[in-house]
Formats: sequence, structure tokens, C-alpha cells
Amino acid sequence: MSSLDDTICAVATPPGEGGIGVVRVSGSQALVIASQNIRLRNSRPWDELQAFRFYLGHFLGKYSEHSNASARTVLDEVLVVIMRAPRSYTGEHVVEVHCHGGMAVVETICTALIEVGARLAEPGEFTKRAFLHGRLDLTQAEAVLDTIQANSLLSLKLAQEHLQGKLSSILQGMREGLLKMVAHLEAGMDFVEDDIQFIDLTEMKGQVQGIVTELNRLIDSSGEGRIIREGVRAVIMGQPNVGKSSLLNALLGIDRAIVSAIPGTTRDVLEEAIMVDGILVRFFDTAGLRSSPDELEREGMNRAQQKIEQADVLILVVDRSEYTNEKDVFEFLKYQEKQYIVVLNKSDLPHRLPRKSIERMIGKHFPNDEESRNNFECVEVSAKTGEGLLELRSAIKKRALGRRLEGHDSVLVGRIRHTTLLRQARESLRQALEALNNGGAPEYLAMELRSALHSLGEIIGVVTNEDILDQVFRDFCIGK
Ligand SMILES: Nc1nc2c(ncn2[C@@H]2O[C@H](COP(=O)(O)OP(=O)(O)OP(=O)(O)O)[C@@H](O)[C@H]2O)c(=O)[nH]1
Ligand SMILES: [Mg+2]
Repeated sequence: MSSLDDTICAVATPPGEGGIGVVRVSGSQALVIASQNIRLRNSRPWDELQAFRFYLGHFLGKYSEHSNASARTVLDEVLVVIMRAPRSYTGEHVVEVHCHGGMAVVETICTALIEVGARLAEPGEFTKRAFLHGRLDLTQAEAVLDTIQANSLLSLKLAQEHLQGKLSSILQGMREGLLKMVAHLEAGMDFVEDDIQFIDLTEMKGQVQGIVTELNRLIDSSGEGRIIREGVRAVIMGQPNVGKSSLLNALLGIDRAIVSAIPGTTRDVLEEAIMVDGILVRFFDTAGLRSSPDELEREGMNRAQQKIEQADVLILVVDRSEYTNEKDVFEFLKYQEKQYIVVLNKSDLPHRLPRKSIERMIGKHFPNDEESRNNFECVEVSAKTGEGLLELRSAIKKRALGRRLEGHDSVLVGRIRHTTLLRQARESLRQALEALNNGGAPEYLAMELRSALHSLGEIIGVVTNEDILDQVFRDFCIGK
């Protein structure tokens, strides 16, 4: 384990050229280390500097390893800001050096700080320290990474909600309820001979049921949460030559995929992403599915099949200028649990079949209950003229996010780590409910409640170990 006693430093801005680059130092010696290399314009002693204010100065260093210390020259003009423990991101003393954003500048400054006693930070070590010093809990630390990686307005909103502790406070509330129940149960165990009951079991059942209901809601939100974090996977599929690649190009507004009148043009899966109304949609253009003797085309179809299985939304393209019969679409309609959009393409050409007939033909393949019937809709589009594309875009967003389309207030869960632990907690509570219904022993009840407490605690980081921390922080970049 890396020591908390070290003072760490790292370049916090991305590699490459930029107007400004930031080098960050954190630890008990941060001010001492920085002061050795920085000559402030006003010559104020460092211990008199005010926190959260910028000071202008020069960063001094050597251009060559072999030059002696007295040969130090100005490496860059810098702005310095200090934050004193515990009022900083990490909870330690922090110095940020704002210099020009060139590779040589930031690297040389970082190296100079290491030479006078700092250690190069590991990925995510600043945030890990913030967690270890109680500045953030684990869901908030994860939300820092989600904020950095947010690729759409909605994913940013989700990350910020978690950063503000909305998920943690729900989980803390559950934990407090469970802790009380465990305390009462254990107190009851001590007085078992006096037959004193410290908590009414019917009341306890109601409380556990309440937590299970809330856990169900959070777990159910994980599909949408993942889509918001990672983007919608929309797979364009259909028979050869119906205009799948033309549709991809039309949606992107560029000539990305090869289009031709020859069936079997697309072989490999093409992926391109665009923003649709605040959410990232990743489109996959696939090879048209048909029986073909061509080995390459068959491999293309295998790849298409894999993508179809991972899709959040399936865009089935049919050619309205041709007769479409059930045999043509049958193969594509077997993923009934998924959301379908049937694109009736080439709407600029004369139609062979009325829209109603196509809808009826496709509808016949979905079970005759309301939910299944709502799993698909038809949109008329011309990839050639662009007609119907707006309607298609809003259909994709609606299908991917379902009811939670706009202005949702409830907290969503978007990480597999969270969903897995929420499921474990729910399972323990279900066992507890069963025991409550069947007059199970209080020892057993308390054990299940403790196990749920443990799972919920692991999400926020009340319960933790090096493995959990490694899992959380390994995706961070150095400098965060
Ligand atoms: N008139 C008209 N022609 C279209 C439209 N969309 C596609 N086409 C034409 O249909 C033919 C096939 O288009 P592609 O986009 O290559 O079809 P595909 O489904 O990707 O075909 P494969 O890759 O072979 O499976 C081309 O000649 C396109 O110009 C449309 O909306 N209107
Ligand atoms: Mg194609």
C-alpha cells in the first residue's frame, strides 16, 4: 500500500499542448517542497500565504541533470495556489502550480518537485487520499471519475447527483434503519429469559419490506443508469440493400459507410456515436443478414449477430419500395425483450405495402399483451432525403430511457459494482423477511440484517479493504 506519509505530485492536466497546465502537490510537505522551487513575485514567506488565492512567481529549475544547483534558471512563469489541511480536495496540504500547458514545461516542473522530495502519484491517488481522509465516500469518489468521463449532459447530471451524495444518503438512511433493528434484536437476545421484546416484529417486517422496495427501485434503475453513463447501443440491422448504411450516414451527416446498390456491401460492424438530445447514442451498422456462400459475408453476419445481442435498441430497417413478407423479417424479431424501432426506409419511393400491413405483420410476432405491443414502433424515413430522421432520433431516446425520459428526480444507479452489492443486500433482506414470516430465531435474523448492512456499507466505503479500493481507483488517471 502506498504510504499516506509521502507528499505526492502529478501533472493534473491532459498530455499535449494547451494554454495552461497544472501540476498538483499534496501531503504534509507540499508547501515546503513547492517553496524550494518557486520564487514568488512579492517575496512573501510561504507560511503567510492565504489559501485559495493566486500568487504570481517563477518556477526555478535546471535544464540539465548535470548542472549544479546554483545554476537554476527560470523554467516558467507560474501562478500558485495553496490549500491547507484539512480544507482541500485531499484533506492534506495542497499546492497547485499553474504553468503554461506544454509537455516539456509540465514534465520538467513535476520532475523538479520529485527531486526535492515529492513522489509521483499513482492513478487516482489524490481522490483515494480524499476518501481515506473522509472528504468523500466511495460513491462520491466514483462520481469524480464519472464526471471526468461524462460524455453527455445526462451522464454529467447523473455523476453530479452521486457526487453531491444523493445515492449515499439513501444508502445511509437504509443502514441507520437496519442498525437500529439489529441493536433491538441483540438487546432482546440478552433479555431472552425475561421474555422482553425490544421491537415489535410486525413493525420490523414493515421496515424491512420498505427497504426492499427501495432496493428494487434502485436495482431496476440500473439499466437506464448504465445507458446514461455509457451511451445507448443502437444496432442497425435488416436484410441486405434495405439502406442500413445509408441510414447511418444520414444520422451522422457524413459519408461514413460505403453505400452501394450491390447487396452484401457492409461486412464489418461500423461504430459511430452522436449526441441525441443530451444523450450519447452509439450506432452500429451491420452486415445485412441472408444466407450466403461467401465466407467473408458470413463472418460479417456473425459479428452482426453478436452486436444485436448486446443492443439496447434494435433498429430494424425494411425497404418500403419492395414487398416485405413475414419471411423477410421473421429472423430479426426474436429478441422480444429488447426495444425495437422498425424503420420503413426509402419513403421517397412509391410504397409497395401500406404502413398498417407492415405494422400488423410485425405486431403478430410480439406476444399479445400490452407490454410486448409497446416494445416496438414504426417510423417512416428516407435516408436519401432525410425525411423522418428527427422522429427516429426521438424514438431512440424514448425507447432507451423509457419512462424516465425527462426531469427524473429519483436517483439512478449506473455501476455494476453498485448493482451487484444492492442485489446482495436485497437477498439478505429477503432471507430476513422469510425468517420473520416463519418465526425464525433472532440470531439468524440479526445475521441477515448484518449481512445487508455489510453490502450497503461496501458501496459507500464504510466497509472497505485494499481490493475494493484497487477496483475503484484503477480506472482513474494520474493527477486525479
Ligand atoms: N431512393 C432511396 N434509395 C435509398 C435509400 N436508402 C438507401 N438507398 C439506396 O439503397 C441501396 C442500398 O443502400 P445501402 O445503404 O448500401 O444498403 P445496406 O442495407 O447497407 O446494404 P448492405 O450493406 O449490402 O446490407 C443504395 O443504392 C442506396 O443508394 C432511400 O431512402 N431512398
Ligand atoms: Mg451496408
